[in-house]
Amino acid sequence: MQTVYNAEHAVHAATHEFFRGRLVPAFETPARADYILGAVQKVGLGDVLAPVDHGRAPLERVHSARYLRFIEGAHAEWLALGGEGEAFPAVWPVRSLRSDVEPLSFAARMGLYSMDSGTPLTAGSWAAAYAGAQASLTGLDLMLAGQGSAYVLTRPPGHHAGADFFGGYCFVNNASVAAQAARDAGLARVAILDVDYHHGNGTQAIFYDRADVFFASVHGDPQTEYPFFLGHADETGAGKGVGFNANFPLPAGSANDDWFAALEQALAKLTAYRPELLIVSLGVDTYGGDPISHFKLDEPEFRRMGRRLAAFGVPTLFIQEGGYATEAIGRNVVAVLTGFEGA
Ligand code: OKP
Ligand code: ZN
Repeated sequence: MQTVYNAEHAVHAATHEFFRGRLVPAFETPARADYILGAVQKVGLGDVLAPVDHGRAPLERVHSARYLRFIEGAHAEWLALGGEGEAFPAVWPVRSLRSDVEPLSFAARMGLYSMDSGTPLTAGSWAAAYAGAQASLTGLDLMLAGQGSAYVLTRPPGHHAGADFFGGYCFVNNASVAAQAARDAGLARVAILDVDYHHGNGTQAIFYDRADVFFASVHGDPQTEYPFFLGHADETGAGKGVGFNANFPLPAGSANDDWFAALEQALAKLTAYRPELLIVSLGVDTYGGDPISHFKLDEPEFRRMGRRLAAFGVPTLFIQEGGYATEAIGRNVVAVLTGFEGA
């Protein structure tokens, strides 16, 4: 399996994030990708390719142009106002406040275009996220050229980012950009399977009223787990998209058997859909040792996940999402990918 590696990831390097009222060391670090790259090379997974630049247009198929412009310039605006280090939002247009008017104030726009205060916006956020989308588009090119699988090694992750907001460490929704580009390349039905511990609220929202991209997710129950405000089982799509969204929330602390039972249910939905391409939002924060998540998967289960996805029998593009047990992340990702390859 070939890997498309976003080397630009390293320019997005947050030192801190807000957590329980204080600044703590950031969980989403450059070292994550470094460990994965090391593991991919050590196991000899396959060629490691650089992204090809496809420009901004494929990102604008998913995100609003004004949101992307904001992200591109946000850190410079923050510095110009006397901000130091990483930028954080502090005010949001919640219910009864207007989000249709774009305010002039930078602080107000930070809130308009975000969903949480846990996502440090750094000087390199835009460059890293832009390059990550390019890596995803390059991975899609491999699939369109006939590869049975490919892996996009990138960070920051993407699945929490919506059409016009960042959050959950995400700025550009890589899986959505790839899925939309696949549709634009002529594929009729694309499925996104999100196995990250956290529900992919951004991806779900982007395709919620559409039948041409099916979103299925197995994740921690939003009653107690981030992103809290989306990811329930009764979210099945809207309008033309009714029946093309499927969530399988599991309680924090769930046993591995329950996780694989939920995966079977998700795959049953996707089997009925008959996708031409499967995009896997591959978070490995389902690992038992993850510092911010509460499932119990380990290396044998990640290998089993890979085998099971191979048995699904559809060309599969893996795109990296979460996983915060930094020293184990390479081993866990490679277990999925080699499990898939060996199947
Ligand atoms: C991103 B991805 C922990 C607070 C949790 C949000 C988690 C985002 C996870 N300090 N902050 O889905 O792996
Ligand atoms: Zn996650």
